[in-house]
Amino acid sequence: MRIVVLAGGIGGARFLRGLKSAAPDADITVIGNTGDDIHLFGLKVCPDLDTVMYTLGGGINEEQGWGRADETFQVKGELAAYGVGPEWFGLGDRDFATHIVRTQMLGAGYPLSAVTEALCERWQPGVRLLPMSDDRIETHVAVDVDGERKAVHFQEYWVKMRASVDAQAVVPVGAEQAKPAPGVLEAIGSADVILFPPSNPVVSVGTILAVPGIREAIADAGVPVVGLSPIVGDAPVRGMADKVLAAVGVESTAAAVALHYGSGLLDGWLVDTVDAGAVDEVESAGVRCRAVPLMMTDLEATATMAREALALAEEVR
Ligand code: GDP
Ligand code: FO1
Ligand code: CA
Repeated sequence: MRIVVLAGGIGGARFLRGLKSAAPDADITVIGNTGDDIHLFGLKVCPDLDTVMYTLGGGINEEQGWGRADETFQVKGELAAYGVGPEWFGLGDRDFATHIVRTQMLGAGYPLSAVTEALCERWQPGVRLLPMSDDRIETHVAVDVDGERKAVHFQEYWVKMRASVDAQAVVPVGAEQAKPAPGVLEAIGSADVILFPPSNPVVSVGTILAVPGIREAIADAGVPVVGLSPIVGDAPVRGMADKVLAAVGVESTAAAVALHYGSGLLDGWLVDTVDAGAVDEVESAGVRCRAVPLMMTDLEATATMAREALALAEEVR
């Protein structure tokens, strides 16, 4: 079975671990979000691609959900000693090696998709990890600070500001001029099922869908598209997805996210049992909906979620 998954970082990566366990013989292609990418200290950092690669490759800092396990911060400290910022983005020594290799390969002319494939040679994530595009796309967030509107890089909004102010707009800068990376449209076109994991609907899945051609390819794929709600009990399970959902006028409910994706994209939607009241609303929008436990508390719970998603896909096929 060929499965295509649109993934952001922490939520998507953890779901993928369960999916691999639930469908060990499946051929899984991950279309990864690159809108979070940031250039720091002359290096290109790809947080969501790295979180998927490290999580599935066994190198992730588990409680953080990003960065490497057993990390040290000598280089970070030396940079600070030189007064070279920013200090608010915690790059560890082991993580720096990934960004150095990536930047070196990009500098030699390799596209991001080839670089990602090379990095995965080491990590063996057990999935094909494709960036959504080889072209530069960076999510920026419009905020009002001291009475003036300004755009900040997503990471500055998310990490430095902790999303403490309202997002007035979320813009994937460069998306209009971008193309899907090699293999992305082919993977979608030959998929047996397409999954939207419990990733951030705006700055993860939404950013991937903003790459011209990807949304259309999924809508026209003619195979089941099933999503799992990242919103449980009217709130994100972790992080500040509610802030960016508000920016695009979507309330933080499991039903609202399903309707945001729409029946043009989604065939099925899983909500948590606490949101069973949302099932009718989602079904009336033309999306088959089922309430099942959606907390990724451990591998088995996540694998069960993945099995439920695959079962719903067969139900709507
Ligand atoms: P990020 O790029 O690191 O923010 O990761 P993603 O975009 O892939 O996923 C973030 C989303 O995962 C957040 O909006 C969370 O609500 C969601 N999430 C995290 N843990 C869980 C969980 O156990 N269950 C569900 N349903 N969603 C989760
Ligand atoms: N998230 C933080 O909240 N604080 C950090 O200092 C931080 C550093 C960091 C370094 C490398 C990397 O790949 C990810 C990192 N993240 C950090 C997570 C990053 O902001 C993710 O993009 C968000 O979790 C949303 O996807
Ligand atoms: Ca992300």
